[in-house]
Amino acid sequence: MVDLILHHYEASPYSEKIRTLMGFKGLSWSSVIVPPIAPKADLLALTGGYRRAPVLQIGADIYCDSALIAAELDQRFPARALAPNTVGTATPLLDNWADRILFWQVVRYSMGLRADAVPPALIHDREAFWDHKIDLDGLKADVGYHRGQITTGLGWLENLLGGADFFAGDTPALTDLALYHVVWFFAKADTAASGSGLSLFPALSAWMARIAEFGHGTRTELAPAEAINIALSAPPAPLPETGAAHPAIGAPVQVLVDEFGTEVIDGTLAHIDDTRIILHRDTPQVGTVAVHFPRHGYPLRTTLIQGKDT
Ligand SMILES: N[C@@H](CCC(=O)N[C@@H](CS)C(=O)NCC(=O)O)C(=O)O
Repeated sequence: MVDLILHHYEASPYSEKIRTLMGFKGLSWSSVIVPPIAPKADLLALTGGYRRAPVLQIGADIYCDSALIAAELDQRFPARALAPNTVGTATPLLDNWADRILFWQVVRYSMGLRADAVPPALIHDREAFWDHKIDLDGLKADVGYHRGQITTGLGWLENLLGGADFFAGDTPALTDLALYHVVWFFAKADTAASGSGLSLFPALSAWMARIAEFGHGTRTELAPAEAINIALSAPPAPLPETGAAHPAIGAPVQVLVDEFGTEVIDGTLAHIDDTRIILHRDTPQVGTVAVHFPRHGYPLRTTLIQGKDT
């Protein structure tokens, strides 16, 4: 049996994407709660500097980013597989819109709604991480505008979904989960502020209920120190056989995160293919771990190639 450890926190929408996938697949998993703001020493010990939630750990293999985690879980547990993301309106284009546009509209809206109550420590943490000032007064003044941007997008989704159960048809695709967690985030914030939530979107409301019914699988809490011990006592899994020849294999490299933020993850390039990058890292605290990143959105910096490779 594969022991799945999810590093996450309750309010994290991207974590909700993976908790829901655990539910869809009926998986049992261990839950390690990550603090929502720095310091996140235990998580960083495993990832080498990647600080976001969720992160999946299987022994000494550490999977960063919800899209890669979903792909890994789908490969390991194919009995209840997601529909291919290319069916009907389920396409990576929608995932990207959900992650890069809709998610940030909801972040702005939710911060504007809570402008008077956002803990200063969270603001300081995110200002440092995002590398820009957060204008809480401006966000508060613009809640109506941001809500309008979101509901316009929800209207597009309502039309796209039409009478189908899921964006790919009868079976959910990654797109469904990528949209679900952002709409979940919006609906929670909006109804807490006495908004109409999804009530003007009957198809989307029914779709949300259908996905929520998957639940989260079977979850058991685990202490962060235990997760580190598990990494320490296992070698990383053998590398995939799909590796491409790359001049930096075996050399020290850095992985960056291109959407926002300041993370730089150092390691030895162990594997690269069209979809993923794997770094090996070796520290006394966690032993040798393999840290996996998606290729898309995670530039690789090597001293052998000018600029960013990929
Ligand atoms: N592209 C990443 C995004 C993950 C992400 O931004 N997660 C948020 C929480 S939902 C986060 O970790 N923010 C910064 C932090 O919590 O330190 C993914 O798909 O997993």
